[in-house]
Amino acid sequence: MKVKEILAELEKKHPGESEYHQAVKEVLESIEEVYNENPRFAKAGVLQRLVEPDRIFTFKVPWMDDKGNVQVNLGYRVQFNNAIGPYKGGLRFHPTVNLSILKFLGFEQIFKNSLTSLPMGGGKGGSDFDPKGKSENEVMRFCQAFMLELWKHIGPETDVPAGDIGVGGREIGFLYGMYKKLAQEHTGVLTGKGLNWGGSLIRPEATGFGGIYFAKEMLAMNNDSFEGKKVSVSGFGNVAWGAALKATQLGATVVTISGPDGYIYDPAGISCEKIDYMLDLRASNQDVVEPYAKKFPGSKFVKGKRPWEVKVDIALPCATQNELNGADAQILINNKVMLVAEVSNMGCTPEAIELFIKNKLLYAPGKAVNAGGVATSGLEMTQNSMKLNWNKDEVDEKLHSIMVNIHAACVKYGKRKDGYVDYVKGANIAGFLKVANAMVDQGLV
Ligand code: 2IT
Repeated sequence: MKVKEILAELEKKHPGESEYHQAVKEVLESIEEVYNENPRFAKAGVLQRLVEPDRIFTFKVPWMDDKGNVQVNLGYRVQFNNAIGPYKGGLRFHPTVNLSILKFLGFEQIFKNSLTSLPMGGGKGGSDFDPKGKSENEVMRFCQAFMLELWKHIGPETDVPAGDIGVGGREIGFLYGMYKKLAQEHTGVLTGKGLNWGGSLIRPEATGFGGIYFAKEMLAMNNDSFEGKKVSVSGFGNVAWGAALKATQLGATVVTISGPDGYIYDPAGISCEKIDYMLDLRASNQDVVEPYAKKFPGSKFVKGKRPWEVKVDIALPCATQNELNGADAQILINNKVMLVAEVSNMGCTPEAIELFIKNKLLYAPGKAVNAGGVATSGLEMTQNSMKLNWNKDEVDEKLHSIMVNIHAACVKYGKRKDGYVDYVKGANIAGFLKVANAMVDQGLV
């Protein structure tokens, strides 16, 4: 079957799942040439099999709020592909969660995990539960009710969930506690665990740190660095926090963060205690950044806008999918941005990506840039299996070398004759080849 036919069939079979179609289209268009050059992939039906998840679990999550009212949410786990290792990927708790979002995330995860070079397949899960405004007891009761269903389908060699938007260390604790009680074993079944019970050092920082290590390689190839650069970051969660911390350490000035309410512009730079304050904002469970402007004079809050209108050298989307569109991309280009690295998953729309590549900007997609998060989850799994803990430098060094290798793989498959690197193509081909070859080797399963 041809790539075009596979895409058309997918849209017919799953109408309205726009994020899922967007993610699949991007990958299939990138790998079309490689796929056509290797008839063994078509013979084994690799693409038709790859675009459908192995299975999806959907379940009801009933729980009781603090007022004694019954609440009902939907829970999901998408086990997408386990050709190269157990299903692996985060859980997202956010009111926008639906099957299209989780299938796009699960699909992206296959290639991202393959890029890390660690043995991890692709999966994703979550719920439409909204953590905003919930008390800690409500979050705990919800996590316990969620795990009461999920635990049957996961295991340290089967499927290893982790965090994503709305699921951080606290939630992983509540989820793990219930898993442990039900499964009657203490295993490495979730990653992002607390340090005292199997977690890895650097895991909280890993997505942001890895993203900056990757962008550093992009800059180095152009004889440049973060030193003295002005950087805009979106979001204010775990990913934005890690990225701001590392970019600042490397001599850049981070001038924005953002939330659903608007963005903060801080020309003096978001550093030191201002970076710590991001954690307080997140812990408040209010999902707003406005209080930052009251706390730190000299900064301002811009209501209802995204940070891409600020003139910067480097833009780092760190919030959610499709958070930077064609119009935003054009503003960044007019403002002479030199590098855009997606630290969020599928942060840029196809129109934005097309503009970046047409203008030969340094641009790299989430599945390569943010792979440090799941890579460090993989390192957590290794430590759990060995029943020992590496120190901070050991984990950071491994994370750094994984990001350098992912960058090299993108260059290997994405470098054009004129020297421009198409990181989208490079990441997709490098991630795909390993999985596709594994699927062919393992027969029709
Ligand atoms: O999008 C991602 O890669 C994650 N949310 C992390 C997944 C993981 O298993 O650590």
